[in-house]
Amino acid sequence: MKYWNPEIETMSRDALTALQSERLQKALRHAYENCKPYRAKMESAGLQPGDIKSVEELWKLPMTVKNDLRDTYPYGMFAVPMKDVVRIHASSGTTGKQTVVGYTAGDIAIWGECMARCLIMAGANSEDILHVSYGYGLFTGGLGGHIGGETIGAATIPASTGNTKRQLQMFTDFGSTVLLCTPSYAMHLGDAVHEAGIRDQIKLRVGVFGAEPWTEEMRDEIENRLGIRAHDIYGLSEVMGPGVSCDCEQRNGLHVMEDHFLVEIIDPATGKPVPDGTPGELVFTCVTKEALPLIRYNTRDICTIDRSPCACGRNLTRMGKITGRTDDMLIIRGVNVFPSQVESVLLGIAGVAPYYRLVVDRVNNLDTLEIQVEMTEGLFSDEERRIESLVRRIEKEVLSALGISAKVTMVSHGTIERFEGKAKRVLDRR
Ligand code: DLL
Repeated sequence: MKYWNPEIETMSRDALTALQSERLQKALRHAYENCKPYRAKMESAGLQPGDIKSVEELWKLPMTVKNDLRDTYPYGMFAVPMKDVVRIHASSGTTGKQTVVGYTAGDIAIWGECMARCLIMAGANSEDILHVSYGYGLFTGGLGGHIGGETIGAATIPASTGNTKRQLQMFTDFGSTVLLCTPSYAMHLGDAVHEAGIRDQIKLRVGVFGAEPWTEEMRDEIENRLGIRAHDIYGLSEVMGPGVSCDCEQRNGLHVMEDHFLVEIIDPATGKPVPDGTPGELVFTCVTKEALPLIRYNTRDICTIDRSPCACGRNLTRMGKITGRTDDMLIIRGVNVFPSQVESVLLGIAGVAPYYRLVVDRVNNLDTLEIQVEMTEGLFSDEERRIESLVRRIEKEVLSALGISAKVTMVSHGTIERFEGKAKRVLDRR
């Protein structure tokens, strides 16, 4: 099966725009009538729902940010009575209050539809044994992956995260063919498969990884370790969870499920839309959501968009790989640094394992960046000269790619923390 929903996925731009505009008007009316914070926002902008007739006028609407959801914690932005809410999730929220999100039965059905499109896009099908190693719980990864697997008719294994030894046993005993987890856990599982010497006993062929930024270099590393084809899936709890977009066989950007989520890119400094192809903050408007309407929600994720048709036959707009979040951007001695830039440099160098940590500090009023990198297993610590030259090479390449100097420390294999969910690779001590 090439497409889950060919009618939508290959719809002409004109037809899609008409559908989006019609749904947008309905979504605005729903938010205005049933959600006080949206009514207040629109009134203070001097807008009535009927003033916006098409997607071209989206920019006129006020933006929504994470704090709007936090300030109304837990249910203040829900637009349906609790009797119609059938599911609750919450964002991981490392800082501040969690963001609580709700779903009606209709919202869950759309989630299943979007996830099914993504899995088919990534090459999964009803004959697959789909192993979900995203966490099950308030995090949307586990249950989001699960509903997608069941919707396409795959044999779905709710493995959840952790207990790596047992995951490997399931790979071999249950014959898992599709793996869903974070890229950092996929990397860790790949190493564990290698260490256990069971690579020839596993049947994995496709990976659908997301929930955190990862580079093309990381994609290559994971594919080599597990012998699979790895796809990138994107989403966020506020919008729905995983399944907002995913990359197809072309792997040239992630197709956004635009019949449900309108996508814009804005300049973080001015809040104004930027031309297609220019990086900026990703903003979504959900046009079909019932329980938690979301209008012009600023994700703070940074990427570009490309509206040209794709060689896969889909007309759905593609977003580029997320390079970072505006709130994850490190400013080191005045220079903007995204951890993904460091990852790209490191993984392009032989002898470096895909495990690293960035330690940022301030010494005598000066910012310092230390990059702790694991050596590959083959590189023994007694080969001092080789390690020294590797350190110099990384320092030189980081300087040329980032424009700032960093101290590189090589650490032995297995010393940097492994992650089963989203990785935490930055320690900012400032
Ligand atoms: O991470 C939903 C998800 C689960 C997506 C499983 C994909 C797979 P949250 O916990 O709300 O939801 O975190 C959302 O994670 O704003 C991005 O910063 C980041 N993120 C998600 N997918 C990707 C990706 C889930 N493919 C936040 N690439 C988002 C880069 C991603 N970052």
